[in-house]
Amino acid sequence: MHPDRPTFLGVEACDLTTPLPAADAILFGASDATPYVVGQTSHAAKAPDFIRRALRHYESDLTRWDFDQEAELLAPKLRVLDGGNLVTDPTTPESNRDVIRTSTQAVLSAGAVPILLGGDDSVPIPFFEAFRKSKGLTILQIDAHLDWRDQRNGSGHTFSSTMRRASELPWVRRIVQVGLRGIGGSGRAELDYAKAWGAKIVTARDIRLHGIANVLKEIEDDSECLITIDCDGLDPSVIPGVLIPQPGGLSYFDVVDLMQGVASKCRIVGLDIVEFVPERDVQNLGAIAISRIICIALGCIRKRAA
Ligand SMILES: [Mn+2]
Repeated sequence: MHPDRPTFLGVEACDLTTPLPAADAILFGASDATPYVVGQTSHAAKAPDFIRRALRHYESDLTRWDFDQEAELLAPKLRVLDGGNLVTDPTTPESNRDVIRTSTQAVLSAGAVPILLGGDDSVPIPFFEAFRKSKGLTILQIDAHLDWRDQRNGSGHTFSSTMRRASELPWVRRIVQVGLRGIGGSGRAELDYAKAWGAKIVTARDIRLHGIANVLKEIEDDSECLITIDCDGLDPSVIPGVLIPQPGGLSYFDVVDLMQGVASKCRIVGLDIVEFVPERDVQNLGAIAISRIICIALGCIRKRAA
């Protein structure tokens, strides 16, 4: 770990391989987990560092007023640390999953909320696995796609199988998927399977017609909620840098309202943001939007901790 490496909003750096100090939230990155083709680095590998640096101009004063939080940009008493990027390698998917799982567990053991920056949508699979001590996890996913394929290219751990693997974890009690639209990556069989499991599917059109309140009623009061965001769930005008842009996605304020609504009724216990492709971003728009969503999440964590 380099002592002078950039951190999110310039917060204190920490080393995830050593005992962790007390913190409210710890952010870290993982460029690769399980690639479609072993050895091929992820299209989203560079995302963590771009996201980290997007708000660097505000680092000098974290008490600036944030109108979206109706509070300071970063609450003075909130302890946020940045653990840097995990050492991952596209040729070793199993050890990538291992380091993501154990690092997340280390953050949880320190009593902090883990905020994980991918990488592609295979990164959340070991992230979900780390929550085995949860008394019953609700996973709220924002994504254009269903991600319920059992296998793809001979692996069950790629970005096509994220929610399928989540559904198999005994501690995952509820799955709410938001923002689905356009041409899916799977067929009717996967959709029927997800619905039969009990996953609540809220399409992007449902949001447009019935608003965010309709999603919030699917989240149980006082539950533990993990939010997993695939950047293609948002509209490409908000985050242009994704692999396959599809029109009609969630707005920035849809996500803000969703997150703040969730935080008002239950506890956000984890957040991951994946599938950002910085090479395809436009004027840093996507990196800034993602960073702002992380700020909103930190504000929600603060309110719950207070
Ligand atoms: Mn996805």
